[in-house]
Amino acid sequence: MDPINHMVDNSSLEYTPTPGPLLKNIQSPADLKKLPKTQLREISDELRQFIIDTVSMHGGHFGASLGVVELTVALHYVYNSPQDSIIWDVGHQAYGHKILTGRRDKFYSNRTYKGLSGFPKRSESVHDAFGVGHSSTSISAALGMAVANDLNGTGDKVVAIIGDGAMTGGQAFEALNNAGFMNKDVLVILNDNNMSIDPNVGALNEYLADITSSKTFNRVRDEIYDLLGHFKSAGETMRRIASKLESAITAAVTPGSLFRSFGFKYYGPVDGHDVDSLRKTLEDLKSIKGPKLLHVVTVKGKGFAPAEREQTKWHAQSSPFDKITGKSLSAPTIKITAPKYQDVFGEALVQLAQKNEQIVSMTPAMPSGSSLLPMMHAFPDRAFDVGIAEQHAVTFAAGLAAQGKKAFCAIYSTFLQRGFDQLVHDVAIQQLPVVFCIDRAGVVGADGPTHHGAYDISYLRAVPNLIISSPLNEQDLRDMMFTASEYNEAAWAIRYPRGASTGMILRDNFEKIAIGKGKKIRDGEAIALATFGPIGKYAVEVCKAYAAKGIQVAHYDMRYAKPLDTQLLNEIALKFDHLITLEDAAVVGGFGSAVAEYYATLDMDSLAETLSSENKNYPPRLHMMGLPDRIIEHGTQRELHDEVGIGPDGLQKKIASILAQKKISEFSS
Ligand SMILES: Cc1ncc(C[n+]2csc(CCOP(=O)(O)OP(=O)(O)O)c2C)c(N)n1
Repeated sequence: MDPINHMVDNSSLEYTPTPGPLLKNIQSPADLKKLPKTQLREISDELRQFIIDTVSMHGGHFGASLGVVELTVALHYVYNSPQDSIIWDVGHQAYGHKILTGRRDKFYSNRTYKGLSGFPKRSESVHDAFGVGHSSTSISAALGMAVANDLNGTGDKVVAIIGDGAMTGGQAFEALNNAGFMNKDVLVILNDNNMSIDPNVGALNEYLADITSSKTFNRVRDEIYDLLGHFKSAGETMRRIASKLESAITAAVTPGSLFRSFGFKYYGPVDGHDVDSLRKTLEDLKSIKGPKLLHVVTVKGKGFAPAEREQTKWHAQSSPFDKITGKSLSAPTIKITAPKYQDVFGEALVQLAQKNEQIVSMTPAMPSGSSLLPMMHAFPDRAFDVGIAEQHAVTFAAGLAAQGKKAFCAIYSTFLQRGFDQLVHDVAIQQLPVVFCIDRAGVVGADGPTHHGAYDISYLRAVPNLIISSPLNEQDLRDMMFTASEYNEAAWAIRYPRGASTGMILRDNFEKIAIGKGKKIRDGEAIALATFGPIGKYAVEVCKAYAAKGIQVAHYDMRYAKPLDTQLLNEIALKFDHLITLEDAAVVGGFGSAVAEYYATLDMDSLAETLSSENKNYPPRLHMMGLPDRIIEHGTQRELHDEVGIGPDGLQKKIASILAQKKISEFSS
């Protein structure tokens, strides 16, 4: 059976590296199981090479998948996917799993438009037991499946593989707490590589490091086990005492006492690169009932020296590289590239923090991704990586704000979804002036649906005591951050996308941007465009092209989704029959919706009277352009904008169709 339900045409394999002699015969876990145990090392090596070969040509997540090659092979050798459910937390480490479960020949298309997803995805394969992308969900999902299997009486097994980074997420602990108590048959494999994307942080990380590195600890543990072994050889009473003593001592001094206290049997730490011993351990664990945690120690980037050396850099690669040296193979560019919005944010924050000593900042585990590192280096006691803990990050910011600090919470749009209650309950209701710098707003590209920042405007717009703004360009981003840094009446969300800004020349100083005020970019007669955020660049481009043809399309950069610039909207209402709103966000509840809500209640007659206009009875016909009400898959940002019709072509077509409509109605009237 081909487990792939949809996907790209597989006819062109020219970009597919040649699999090794064993891997070439593996199209499913059943094929893997045909290998003798003695060949598991060889197949692991081939799998690792295949990942290196493919990612070196096409880019993608890298270090995490290399680190779990042996674990992947052992899991598929011992368990029976898809009857048994293998759930990868986050899922960026599941490349080996994809390759062993029928997707080897399509793996070249990983993360490309209409190609394989970079994460496990239920619609892609029956072997992808649970869709992932955000972290710390695997134990909850595994417990749900284990309970269902129990109710259905199937006896199928459930395994969750979770990294030490993902384990810092609160949901993982909620699930451990529940699973240990419910006493269900779940195996949690803690893949401990001491890394998140950046170095893992926090007390749990220290705890795990103690377990895996303390020689004294391990020696004492071995001595205690020896001692208990003697006790066990004695009679029944002695055995009971020994067992009690064992629990007491192990809880106090042996590794895993934390997990034991949650009701899990703890095993480990074991070497995650010894495939034979992993296989044996998993076979043993398969017959042990109840909640179990196997602590596996791995090296992120294992088997590729540059990735082992620089683990953060090699978490993911966006372009081809030499598969021996790791050197980038992208053509050297002489073009001066525009800075990323992230970097503009990072630099502006340091400058603002230099002037305003109340400024503090935090990121939930994305110091590199969000470009918070400059602030963390410049002001180590005022900038914090709080781990994968979005809810905590938001309330932590609220706590700082409650004590008069100006907290800049750098957070991806998609991950702020996790902190929504905290934003309402801890920030907005208490009117605390936290600034949310919402990164990766809009479609993000190759990471796809789990990562698109599609919904933030919709879920934020309903929240009182919150300003929502988005800059047209990097200069405005800096100025919005400055304006927000001096505003203490309410919270403020500034959304900006992943990737390059416009490349404009920036002023050194900061200037305030009037709150709730948009800006006319270009005058026009025929049609008006009201854009929100950097996607307005497409409007700039299209309006220019129309102007060259003698058609003047007006363009307003609205800057604020909340409060709306109603004065500007009134002006637009009196002047134009058609208004197109454009945003890189879900159209349901988004910026365009805000405009629609405003126009729906606008009394045009009295507006015309007030402004002594002889204009009309109706607000303009609204054309809302944004992300449609469906899941948007992965591809480049531009491919996705074009697919949903909000790229320059889509915008141009929309304008053309309105102009054609206008001509017909003018002609017939
Ligand atoms: C809720 C959430 N926050 C942040 C991220 C971004 N992210 C992706 S992978 C990762 C690190 C995960 O570390 P770990 O679980 O230890 O896996 P490793 O990459 O080390 O194998 C982070 C922070 C995410 N996917 N989900």
